[in-house]
Amino acid sequence: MTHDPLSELSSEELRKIRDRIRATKINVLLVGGTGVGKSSTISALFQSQELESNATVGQTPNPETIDVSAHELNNLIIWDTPGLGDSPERDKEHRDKIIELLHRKDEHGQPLIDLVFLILDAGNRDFSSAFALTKDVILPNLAHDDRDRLLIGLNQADQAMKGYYWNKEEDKPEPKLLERLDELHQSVKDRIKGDTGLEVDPIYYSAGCILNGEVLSRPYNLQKLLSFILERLPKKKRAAIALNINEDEQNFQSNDDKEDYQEKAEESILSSLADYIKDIATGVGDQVKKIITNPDNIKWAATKTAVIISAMLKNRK
Ligand SMILES: Nc1nc2c(ncn2[C@@H]2O[C@H](COP(=O)(O)OP(=O)(O)O)[C@@H](O)[C@H]2O)c(=O)[nH]1
Ligand SMILES: [Mg+2]
Repeated sequence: MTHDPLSELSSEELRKIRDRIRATKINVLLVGGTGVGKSSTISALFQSQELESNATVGQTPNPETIDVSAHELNNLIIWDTPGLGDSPERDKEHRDKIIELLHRKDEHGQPLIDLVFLILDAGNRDFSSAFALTKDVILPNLAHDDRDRLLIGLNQADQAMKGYYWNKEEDKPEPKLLERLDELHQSVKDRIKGDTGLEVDPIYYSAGCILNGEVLSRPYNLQKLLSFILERLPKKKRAAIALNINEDEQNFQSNDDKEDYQEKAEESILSSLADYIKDIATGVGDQVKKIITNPDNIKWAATKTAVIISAMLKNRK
């Protein structure tokens, strides 16, 4: 750490920044059939002991309708589609609910849904229902400018060849499995492009598998997934989602290393945090602004804005 940019702010300014970040809600719409690993993905990325204890499950007001439930983890709201693909009747209800959510606005008149995360099971060869959903439901109901808010994930990368060629010691695919995953990535990309004209960059990853407390396989490419998610969120939401990142660093260790995903994520969080600081800290002079925007300080941002800010506040008390 070259210099602590927050050290020049008053406790009151820090508190304001923290409170604004906490008050910023992020809404994620999860789409994917039963068993693709939607819940596992959210737990691996975000859930921690603390989050679990204050997690609440929102009930839909009308019990007749399907439960596209909103799970709140602090300021992160997850809209799930449980039971998608289970029956044609329920699927119709899910489609209607997805469309309604995609048109909903937040209190600032902005689209409520910040990110649509479509999850596929890399071990399953048939993605036709997901492709149809993308073409007929998701994209037609996303404003053109918001199309880059769609993220397609291929989960269960470890199972893409029935568990073969998965290196359990290193939590990484062997070259043959990697080749298969790259093929899958390309074929999903080509298919979406062919169907809709949209250029997407799907990501393969593994949320990992825990059965009765026993870790059967550890996550893969989660740091990459986090950096993809951050990239697709509106800038102000990036520091806000950082409050929810799982504190179990092991989850984020194994990645394809095509890029430095940790650095990417940190850069993204730091520049988002800098926006809050610029907005709020009236006393912040050019000196501090320069420090905040200096790339040498990117490492300083670490991954956890929340930790930094609450630690700063504690020190001041
Ligand atoms: N091997 C492996 N199993 C996974 C992975 N992700 C999820 N699972 C397992 O798949 C099953 C369904 O996952 P779940 O998160 O409940 O799926 P959901 O219905 O989409 O919410 C569970 O038994 C998970 O442990 C993964 O990346 N690898
Ligand atoms: Mg689930």
